[in-house]
Amino acid sequence: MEIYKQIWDEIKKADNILLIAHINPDGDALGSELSLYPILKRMGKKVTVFNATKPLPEYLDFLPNFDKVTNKLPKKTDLTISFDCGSFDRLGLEEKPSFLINIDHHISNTNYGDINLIEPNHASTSQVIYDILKANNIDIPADTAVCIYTALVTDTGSFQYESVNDKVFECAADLVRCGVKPDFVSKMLFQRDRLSRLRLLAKAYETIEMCCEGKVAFVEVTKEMMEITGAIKDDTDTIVNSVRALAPVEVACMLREDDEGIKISLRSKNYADVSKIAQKHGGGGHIRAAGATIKGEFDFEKVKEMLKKDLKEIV
Ligand SMILES: [Mn+2]
Repeated sequence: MEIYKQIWDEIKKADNILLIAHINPDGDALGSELSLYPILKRMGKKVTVFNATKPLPEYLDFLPNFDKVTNKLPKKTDLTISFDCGSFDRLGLEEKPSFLINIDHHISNTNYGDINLIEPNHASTSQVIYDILKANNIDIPADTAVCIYTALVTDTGSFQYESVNDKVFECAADLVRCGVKPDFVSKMLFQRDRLSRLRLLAKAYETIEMCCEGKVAFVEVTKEMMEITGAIKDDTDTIVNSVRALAPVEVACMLREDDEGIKISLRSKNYADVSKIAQKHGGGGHIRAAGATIKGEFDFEKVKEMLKKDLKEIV
């Protein structure tokens, strides 16, 4: 496709390249922004991998060149490429870059770049990068392959989501040929759990409340639970997913108390569009995964009652 070639032409022209992704990066954001680093270095470019968030999530520290990610912007940039970021404000940049390529797979992307490559049917932004490399006959070194593969694993819930199709597996298979060891990535992602996280899960699971004939489940995380267990914010990431895994549940909702108010994370299984509910409360996301913050509200029961009314409509 023309745009895949056009993007590579811009990369070839530029000397100083800035790779960025959204704040509070997940596996796809960080994997994507790190994936081009070895290739661009090999081409002789000056490359900065930027993320506004510090510290970065520890569970991704095995990604090649993780230690190259900086929260300081370089003096000179000819080309900025953003990854996995639906809107400009989530990049954590103060000024618009001189030339920006926006590569993403969120259908809600606001096309804030000078070139925008948005592929909503791709399972991860890293899969879009893979296609760009293939379209331009670029060899994929192992360091790049690990980043693309990790992003694919994390954004598909280990190849479980509706976004997973033949192309995803073909991409994964090719990345293994390029040097990825799937068991290494799995061990790094899923076999380095923290005791504080398990202790937090135990406390949070005590609060599970089912309603709407079991189709909706709520789970709560209070500041007190975090303090007692020594858990960090990253430790709360997957709680809502495991609550969704309950047999009758269509929508799982986690309520987490923080300084601003109550953060809600919504996950659905088969049919409910939770992005609508998140949007109603000033947040956003995908159909199956979305979130919002109810600012200035610290009453769990009140928020639950409000959400129950919304959720009744969609389950
Ligand atoms: Mn993504």
